[in-house]
Amino acid sequence: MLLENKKIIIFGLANKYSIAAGIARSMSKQGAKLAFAYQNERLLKNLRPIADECNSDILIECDVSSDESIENAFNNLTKEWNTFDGLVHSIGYAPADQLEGNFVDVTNREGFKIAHDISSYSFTALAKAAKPFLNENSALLTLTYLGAMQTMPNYNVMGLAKASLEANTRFLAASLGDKNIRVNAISAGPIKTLAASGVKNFRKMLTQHSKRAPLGRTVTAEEVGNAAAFLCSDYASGITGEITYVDAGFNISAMPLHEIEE
Ligand code: NAD
Ligand code: 0WE
Repeated sequence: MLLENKKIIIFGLANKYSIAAGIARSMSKQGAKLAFAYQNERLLKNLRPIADECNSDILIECDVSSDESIENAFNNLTKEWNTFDGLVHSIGYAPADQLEGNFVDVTNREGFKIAHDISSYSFTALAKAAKPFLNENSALLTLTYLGAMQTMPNYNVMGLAKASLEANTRFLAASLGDKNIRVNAISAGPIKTLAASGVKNFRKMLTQHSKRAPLGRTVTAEEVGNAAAFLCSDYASGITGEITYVDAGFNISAMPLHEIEE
């Protein structure tokens, strides 16, 4: 098993559709011992069944917008685990009004600040808080999206925040390399999760994705989870600071074959 004897904490599991749930299932299958951090009490009822499935009873509250909440979370975690081997950051947020309409018209200072704080800075903050407790050969992982690299309708300021998160991944990798801690990101294709469910025309985006992607389909949270398990395992010991695309090849395709075939 890829993750035998690895203790990993997962941030960002809101419900069974979360990418974090796919990651938890795959990591658990590969022998990892898991802990979960949830944003607030309301999410506990959704988290419990999945934590049970993964034989985890370490459930910790953490709102990443608060330094105090992050500090408390790691105090609570280290009551259970003296040290650990991995951290998954599967968190992103911008105010809803930032994600609909023309970028330059809808983006404002407060929306920009919140998007970057919750979606990028929080990864630095968690790495900083985790650092004293991370074993050698640990791995950190975050989730990003193609909107960091290319424009598309409505993703707007989240694209800027994801660009920051990807640079964050590289700077953390450089910063933590001397402790032999690796830091990577997965750029996932669109998946119908809670964060996606509020997005206008999301189903049309899934259809467009399937049409252009070389594999002719979208990806599942389980497929993202399998790549996550690999990247956090010692099989990926030579990989750090990388953005790995798990998107059925969408990002490498400018035009699908079937568009020009008679
Ligand atoms: P999700 O809604 O299931 O997960 C988002 C999580 O962020 C939730 O668990 C929520 O509680 C957490 N969160 C938001 N604000 C927080 C805060 N202040 N403190 C703590 N937690 C907070 O949706 P998801 O699609 O699984 O998103 C997970 C990650 O994957 C995000 O970074 C998202 O940008 C990224 N991603 C999603 C897709 C997609 O199409 N669904 C594609 C690529 C990347
Ligand atoms: O990163 C994301 C989700 C980002 C997200 C979604 C919401 C909806 C509800 C961040 N904040 C919020 N805030 C809310 O209030 N994805 C990659 C999924 C996603 O979101 C999009 C997409 C895709 C893909 C938004 C517009 C266009 C495409």
